[in-house]
Amino acid sequence: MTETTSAQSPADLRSVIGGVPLQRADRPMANTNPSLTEEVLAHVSLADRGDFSSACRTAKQAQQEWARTPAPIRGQVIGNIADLATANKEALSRAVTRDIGKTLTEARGEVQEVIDTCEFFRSEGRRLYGHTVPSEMPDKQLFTFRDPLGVAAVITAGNFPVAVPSWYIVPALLTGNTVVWKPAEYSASCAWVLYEVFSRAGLPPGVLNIVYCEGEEAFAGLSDALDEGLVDKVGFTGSTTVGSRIGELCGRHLQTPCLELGGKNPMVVTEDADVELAAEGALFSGFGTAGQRCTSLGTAIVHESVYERFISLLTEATASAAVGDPTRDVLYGPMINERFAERYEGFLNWISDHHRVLGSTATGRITPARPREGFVGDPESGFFYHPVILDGVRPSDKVFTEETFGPIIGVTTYRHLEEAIELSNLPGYGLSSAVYTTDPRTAFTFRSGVGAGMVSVNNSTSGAEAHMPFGGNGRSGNGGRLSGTWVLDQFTRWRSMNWDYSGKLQKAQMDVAQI
Ligand code: UN1
Repeated sequence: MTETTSAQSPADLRSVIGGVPLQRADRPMANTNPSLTEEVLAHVSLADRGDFSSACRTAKQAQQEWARTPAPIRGQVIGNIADLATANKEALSRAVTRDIGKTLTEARGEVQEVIDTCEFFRSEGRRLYGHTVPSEMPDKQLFTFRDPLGVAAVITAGNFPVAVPSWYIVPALLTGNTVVWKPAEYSASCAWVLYEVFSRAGLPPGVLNIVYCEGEEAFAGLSDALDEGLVDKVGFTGSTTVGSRIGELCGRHLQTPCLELGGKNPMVVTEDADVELAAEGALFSGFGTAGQRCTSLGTAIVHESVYERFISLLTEATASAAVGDPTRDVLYGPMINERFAERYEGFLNWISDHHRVLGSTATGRITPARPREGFVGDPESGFFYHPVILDGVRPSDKVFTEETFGPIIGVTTYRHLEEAIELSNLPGYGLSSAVYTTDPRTAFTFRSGVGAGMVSVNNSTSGAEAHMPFGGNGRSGNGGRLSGTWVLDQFTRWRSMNWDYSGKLQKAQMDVAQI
């Protein structure tokens, strides 16, 4: 297993199509560590649009044979992946931390999600049930079967560089599809470690292909591949802007992609809430992963009667939260890379005079000139940012409606539950949400009123379990759900069959006996 540690010289990473590494190396890109920005983890040879579509062609050629492999045997391969991921959990976790700066604790949790996903699907090959259905005619039997779609193009983001890809790749393979995976190029190193786990599990060549390329090249290659009928399903996790472009492209080919996009996830703290628990939940949901989860907390919508207490608890907890070197015991590490840092800085410009910044001395990057007490490590070695609690956000503020992907929590107040639900839905995203309450009626009223695909009661907006349906509505996605058995509908289509053994032509709707 490749280990891209600072002790080794940087790896040379290439796309692998049909089991063969792409030899051309004309577009090198350095893959660096965001908490030790001088450290080059790998040199990545970027592929182009032609490579992407050629990977789709290879995957197409391998698909029928893979689909003919009995599903329980495909499940065994998934089981091998589970075992290999378990055996290499620490190496994978460290690769994630080095590559994107996620804390080691969170990285281990993320790798556990890969393992959990494989564990769930290892036996699912024995349960890819169809139905036997009664016919309206005698001596005739109806059946349904789940069939694979063909080739799945999976394009994933770098904030969950191993768990989210596994949510697509594992069920796609299990159900008899072949895969072209384009990981985010900036998380190339840990993507490689995951790819190695997959490739050692017994997948035939061409069944899983990895293509390192930039987004626009992948988009162009995908478009070509769709034109040529080489892709049957697109799975995409990333921004709402790119997601809608992919949606348009797939729509032109009468395909429905599985889109997991951004979020502006609300947390409602009611008058009967355990406010201490809510403040703890807000700290983790808002600042965990430096706010770079699609399920990160956006705005805390707090009942006016508990507002002061919530603010003071959250401010206190934030002030004492450790930030810094992600290999140490900290709440969060750096931004994923310079691009994420710059984009986040742009969002900070939205903070206006009517906002009160709480719990922090500064809002931008942590530097010796703008220090943070208790910072762990060397602030100048990475893209570290102050946690920000922004009081008094209003629905008309951009920071209320737009995803920031940084360590920032907006806070606002409400009086009536209907108002809290309305504020929760206002940004038009609909991924995750949380309500803190001790009243079951409030919990269920919130559940039915909120537009999010996922609702937590007295828990974080982030941290979905690996076997529950994951996905959003509105600006967060097109309603597709990953994980658990729900994802099977993303990678299979139903085929119906009828078998008439009456020996005569029985005409449906015409020959049915009237009682
Ligand atoms: C994402 O940020 O793209 O719920 C996915 C969570 C994770 C998944 C987040 N298990 O926080």
